[in-house]
Amino acid sequence: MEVAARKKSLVCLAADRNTMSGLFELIELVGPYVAALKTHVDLVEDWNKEIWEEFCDAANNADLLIFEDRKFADIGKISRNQMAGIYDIRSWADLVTSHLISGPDVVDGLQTGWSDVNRDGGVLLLAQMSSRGNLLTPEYTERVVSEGRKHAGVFGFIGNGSRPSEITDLRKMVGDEKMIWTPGVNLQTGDGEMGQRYGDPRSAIISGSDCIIVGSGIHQSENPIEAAKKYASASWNALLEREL
Ligand code: 5BU
Repeated sequence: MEVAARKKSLVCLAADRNTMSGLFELIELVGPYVAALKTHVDLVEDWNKEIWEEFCDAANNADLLIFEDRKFADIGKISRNQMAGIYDIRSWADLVTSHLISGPDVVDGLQTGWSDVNRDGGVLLLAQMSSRGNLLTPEYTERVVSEGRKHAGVFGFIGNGSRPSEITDLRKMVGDEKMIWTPGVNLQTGDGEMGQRYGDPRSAIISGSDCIIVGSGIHQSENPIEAAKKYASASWNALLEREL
């Protein structure tokens, strides 16, 4: 929230580019207008450890938390080991996403992964999703929230940015102590590619989101800088509107 206030932006950039040069270019262009950076490390075709370290340094220099959207879902022991492995997510990610489908120990596994390298991090649990036909029912959402609220290692929840009413419901369940971050947000609302759905940035924040996760709305725009500025001001103004 400190970074968000400094940059006047509640935008997390979903940096879904599949080359390192594309990723570096994105940070350089829009770093000043976004508050966090979401990655899918396994999308990158020319990934190697050294260049990824440079990329994480560039993100840190741009004052960005790094959030690996890994959507962990295994038993605790395996999740802990999946934080290591070739990508060594535990060493550079500040936040990761996880399902709670396997039970609460997945969160302990992820937290142990960070402590194995003397780092701290936060887990965002998938309480809802933005894609059509997903199987996260309202009852499931409630179970995830009631488990997640109790857990110090859970930083917050993923909500469905495409449906403001679902965000309102989620905020009621979550209360004020944990965050809600929402993908499925675009200034052009409606159906996206392959089952993605989009809602409007202002509506997401007004309904209780703390951070809008925006991918193609920025990185596929003809002018990513102008697009990032638009999402930043829509989110920040909505926060001011909501809190007044
Ligand atoms: P888009 O280009 O703004 O549609 O990208 C959305 C990003 O958010 C993409 O990286 C997805 O993996 C991510 N996402 C999502 O779209 N919906 C979800 O429910 C979750 C993550 Br969880």
